[in-house]
Order: sequence, then structure tokens, then C-alpha cells
Amino acid sequence: MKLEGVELRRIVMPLVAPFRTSFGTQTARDILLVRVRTDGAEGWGECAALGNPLYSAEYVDGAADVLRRFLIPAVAAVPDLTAQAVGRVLAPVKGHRMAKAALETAVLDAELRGLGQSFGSFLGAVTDRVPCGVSVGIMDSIPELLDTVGGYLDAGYLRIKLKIEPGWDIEPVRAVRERFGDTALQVDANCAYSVSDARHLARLDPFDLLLIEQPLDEDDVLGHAELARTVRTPICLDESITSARTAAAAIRLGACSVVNVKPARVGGYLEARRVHDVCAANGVPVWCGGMLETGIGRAANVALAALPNFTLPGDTSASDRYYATDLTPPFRLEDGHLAVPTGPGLGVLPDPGVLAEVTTAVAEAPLR
Ligand code: NPQ
Ligand code: MG
Repeated sequence: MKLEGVELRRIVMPLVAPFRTSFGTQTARDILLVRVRTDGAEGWGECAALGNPLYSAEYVDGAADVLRRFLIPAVAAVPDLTAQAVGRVLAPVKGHRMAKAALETAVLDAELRGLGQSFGSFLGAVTDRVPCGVSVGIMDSIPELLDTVGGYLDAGYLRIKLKIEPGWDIEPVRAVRERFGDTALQVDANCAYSVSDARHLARLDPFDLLLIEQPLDEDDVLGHAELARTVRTPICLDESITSARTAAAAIRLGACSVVNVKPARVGGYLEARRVHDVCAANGVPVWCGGMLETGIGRAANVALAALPNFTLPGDTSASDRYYATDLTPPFRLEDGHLAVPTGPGLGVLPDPGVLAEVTTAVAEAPLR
């Protein structure tokens, strides 16, 4: 393929309810979309970076800047462009994995649309639907939390993830466990604890959680290994895993026994598949994380979650978990599962009317 144009588009998607985590409360998602035109098909990618650098170092204005100034010109200079080539061409640029992932995804979408092949088929999906969990934000009260969790269980979600932070951990977990019996339950701290909280976190052990996700700082891999020797609940890493190499190292160090795979966090779907493979080779189960994607990002995540070592339900929730109106035809929960798209590439496109309504800025990026 030859890259003929790249459009960078900013959209603002209001959330159906505020989403509170240990790093703040969001009421809307500020998203960057990448659309590539090639001499064949066009392709779409969604950048997972948030509006601020509080989940990870990347943030959406920074991603747009590095794409425009460095990533897009590098990829546009490749004569026989494939998605495979994108990672190699962008390797000299340090970091910026979410920005790289968005561009690689758009190129892969264009490539697969040209070939008539779906993301799922290309990545190696082994099922036509994936089991879904839901991530539940920090609430003002336990009754409010129980109402919210009850609603998601009624909707069919197969696993509940509670966001936790110091002061909102043992009691909410106890309350959900007592009210909802043996529901599959896990927690996510987004780095809010330190290794000196090990004894406190061990108080979660009696509640038979599937895992504790990223309790410590993203660069505290040894701390997670130490914590894993103190708590019985399995440790899962999210923010710390930036590549297949860091996944292998974390596993070797005993820092995690489960991995949250977010393609954006590791630089794209090709590296995400390598993370899946290295975890599988080490007997470490994985599940697909989420970044409150629109249907564009969600389509690719659902395809990835259909790979064989994705043995735990993901944060691949239905469209209406986050958005009253999605950018694509909505992903709907059926029997607690989402169907893996089967059409060429992502298998979905933005609805032009919705897209126009949520767009706040759109610009053609220079190719050189
Ligand atoms: C996580 N995602 O696993 C992330 C964090 C995250 C689904 O829990 C707005 C507000 C956007 C909070 C994107 C889930 C967000 C957000 C991702 C949190 O750590
Ligand atoms: Mg997480």
C-alpha cells in the first residue's frame, strides 16, 4: 500500500455517568481518531490516550502532536506499506505507544479491508463471541455501589471489576461479595497503593477475588513481586506491561500471575498478540482491558479477546456501558457476550451523522 492521506479528528463523547478512579473523575471522553487513505482501502484507528497524563504519561494533545510531527511522516515515507512495517519504522521513536498503536491500527484496518479479511481472522481468533466483564467506578456510598453492580449483573455481565483506592477497598468488596454471592469479582487500584500497604491488601484475601490489578506504581515491578509473596489474591499488571519483553520480565520476577492486555498500552495489536503469546507460553492467563473506547476501538479489542489465552472476561463492555450513542452501530451484550465482528478489517465504520455531531476539530496531517 501507499499512504495517500491521514486525517486527525478530535471527538468528545459524553459518558452516560461520571467514571471515578483513583486518578480522578471523568464525565466525557476526549478522543483522537486517525483515518488513513491508501491507494487501496481506507482505515480507522482510535487513540486510547486520555485528556490528561494521569493514567499514563501519554495524553491526547501529546499524541496528536507526535503523530503529526514524527509518526505520520515516517510511515508515509514507506513505499510498500504494511501494518507489519509500521512498528519497525516507528521503533526509533521512544515511547508514545498509544499514538503508535492508533496509526498502526488504521494501517492494519486499511490493509485488511483491502484483503477482505477481518481483524479476528488475522489475529487468530478461535471463538465468534467473547465473555464480557464491566469496570465499576468508585462511588459516594455502598448502597449506590450495590445498585450499580446489581444493574450490571441484571444486564448479564459475567464479571465485576471494582475500582479501589485507600479508603474505598475492603468495605465495598465485602458488601458486593455479601450481596451478590459467588459473582466473579476483581479489583483495580490504578497504582494507588505502595508496598507498605501489603498487609492491608492481604485483607482482601478472604473475598476470593480473581485478581488485584496494578496495586503499585507502574515502575514498581519488584514491589509487585514482593506483594505477590504477601497476598494470596493473584496480582495482575496493567500499567506496568508496555511490551512482550516487559511482560516476560514481570512474569520471570514473579510480579504477576495474570496480565491485562491493552493493545494501546503496548503499541498496537501486533505487539498485543506477542504479549498474548509470551503469557500463554508461561501459563499466564490474559484478559482484554478497556480504555472507554468507541465502537472503533472496541471492535478491534473484541477481535483480540477471541484469541485462545484470553481465558478471563475482559473490560470489553457493551457500547451502552459508556455511551448513549456510539460512533458505530452499538455493541450489544447477548447472554453476557459480545459478537466478534466478521466484516473486512474492523468490520464497523463510524456513522457519518454521529461522527459529525461529536467532532470538535478535524485536520489533514502533512505527509512530510
Ligand atoms: C484501567 N479502564 O483498566 C482503565 C482505566 C481507565 C475500563 O477500568 C475516563 C476515565 C477514561 C477513567 C480510561 C477501565 C478512562 C478511565 C481508562 C480509566 O485501568
Ligand atoms: Mg487497569
